[in-house]
Amino acid sequence: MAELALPAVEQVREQMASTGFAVMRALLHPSYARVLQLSTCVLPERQVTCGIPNVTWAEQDIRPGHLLDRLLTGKLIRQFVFGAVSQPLAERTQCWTSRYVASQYINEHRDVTGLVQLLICLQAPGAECGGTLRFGKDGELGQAHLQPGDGLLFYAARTIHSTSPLVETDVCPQPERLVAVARYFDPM
Ligand SMILES: O=C(O)CCC(=O)C(=O)O
Ligand SMILES: [Fe+2]
Repeated sequence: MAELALPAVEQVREQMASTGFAVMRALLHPSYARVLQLSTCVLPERQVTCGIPNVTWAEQDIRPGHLLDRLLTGKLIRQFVFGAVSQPLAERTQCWTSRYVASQYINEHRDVTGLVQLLICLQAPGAECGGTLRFGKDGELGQAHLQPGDGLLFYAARTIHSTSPLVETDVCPQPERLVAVARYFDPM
């Protein structure tokens, strides 16, 4: 897919082996991230939580055939993920989006299933508005502020992760953050 600028797989493999996550800047051109963001506008949303009742945000399922599904389950990305984790992947893939608005975030957690996840940022305010990913408890393993088009490969079921709350600023009174996530499984 011409829109994808995948980094050298060896670098990502090394990162995955050492820290369990790898940030891939400008995986997509920001203008294509915007196209993908717009393609999610029609998808139904539901409010979700991750163990803390009043910490909520919105999720959308990405169904087979959707532009994002074709990207995230396409051969190019699957081969890349396979190369980066040095493990075969099942055919089955689960894709969704997460959307956060002012004051929303995801609390510290490990995902309950899946081998590895690829997250692509489709919309995000500047770092001063929050929405920064944190790895480990209190971010002790590292942090990453993703901008539209940036990608992240990570072992979401192994590594504790969270995001910082989105905050309103004068420049950005209505911060919004949207990420698309693909969860790849072991072929068991
Ligand atoms: O919104 C985020 O960046 C975190 C999403 C997440 O926890 C996940 O993909 O497992
Ligand atoms: Fe997660």
